Amino acid sequence: MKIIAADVIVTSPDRNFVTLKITTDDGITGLGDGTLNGRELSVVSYLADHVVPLLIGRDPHRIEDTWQFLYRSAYWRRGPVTMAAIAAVDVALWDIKAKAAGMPLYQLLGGASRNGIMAYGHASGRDLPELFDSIRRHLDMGYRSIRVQTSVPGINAVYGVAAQPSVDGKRYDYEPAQRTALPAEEDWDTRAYLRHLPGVFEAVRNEFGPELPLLHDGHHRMTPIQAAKLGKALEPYDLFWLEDCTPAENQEALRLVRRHTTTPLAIGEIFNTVWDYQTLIREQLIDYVRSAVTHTGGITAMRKLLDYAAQYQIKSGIHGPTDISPVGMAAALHLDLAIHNFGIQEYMQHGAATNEVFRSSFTFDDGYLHPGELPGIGVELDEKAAAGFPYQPAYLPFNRLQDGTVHDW
Ligand code: EZ4
Ligand code: CO
Repeated sequence: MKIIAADVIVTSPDRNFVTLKITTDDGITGLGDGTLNGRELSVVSYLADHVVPLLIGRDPHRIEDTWQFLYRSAYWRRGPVTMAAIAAVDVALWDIKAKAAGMPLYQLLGGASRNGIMAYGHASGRDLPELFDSIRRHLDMGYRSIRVQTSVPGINAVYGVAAQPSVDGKRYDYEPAQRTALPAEEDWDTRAYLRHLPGVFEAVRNEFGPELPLLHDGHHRMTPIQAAKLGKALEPYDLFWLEDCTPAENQEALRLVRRHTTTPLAIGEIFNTVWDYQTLIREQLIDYVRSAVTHTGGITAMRKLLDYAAQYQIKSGIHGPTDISPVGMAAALHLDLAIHNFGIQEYMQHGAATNEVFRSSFTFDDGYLHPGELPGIGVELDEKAAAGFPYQPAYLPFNRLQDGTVHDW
């Protein structure tokens, strides 16, 4: 079999998505997701200008060889643009191989290790009544694990709170990136956040009881000692995890957090290779790997990363916000079903326009996702529908402290 075409398709139904479609001389097509929120066109260029010409004529079955070739032949290694482009190729090739085999991808990865994939959704509120309503709504939607984000007195616009006004009038939790010419400015005050959050979790536990798995995303804003303090303060509320408690380029910083708290830690949604995790995994400084299949080199690289993590009793918590396309989501679900060290899967639901462009076979029922039984990854792209939604510039917001200093978002 030979690759005869590789097309990069950009579409913006509810937000921008970058999809690679690889076609073989047998007429089989495969899809891969290369969406990098706020930097989509960089991946488009990397793919179209530098990767597609290398794919034509290659044997699509040689997935490992193609991965190693794209990673090593560029000379320049790692980085989110490169690794998203490699991921798009890798997932498209796995889709082709599984279609050629007539099996859903999870079968080629070793078959199902579980019946379904526990998913968590994003509840949020500006105050407790609004937050409780949002949690109840998510329970009604079928979620059995809930991420809790809240406004903080003294902070106007904070990450992850759906009901706060956004510049483009869209619900903020569906898409923090806004279709504005410049990134929207938000504000931040870590001390105010640290004072407020434990009381919110106490109230949520009192209202919803001890069993409901609760998660929280710190979104890279604390120093290690602040993260340690928060982890300790949240221990009575038994979190499933505390995510991105501190920016983690400095992996050693997690030693300090870990010494002080037994709150489980999840890190990695902005990471793109196993090397970003080397110290975190080897020293067991985290409990969950947050990488996206879309941003970490695809199925081939994620499988190796998660197998490495498994030796240290570290589990998966694959990134699944709306800026992972249904193609990237489906790829994650096949991996989730097959690996032994599955933890939980993030699942924010895409809007109607996105589901019109991407037709997916995966299901969500009573807290559990399943990738379905179609050959391949189980996603079709309607290219005519996609063409009706041209690219629109959009940026993620950024943060300033009260004195005007730029802070991590
Ligand atoms: O901010 O996907 O845990 N989920 C998250 C996401 C990220 C966005 C960035 O593109 O932190 O909401
Ligand atoms: Co996050």
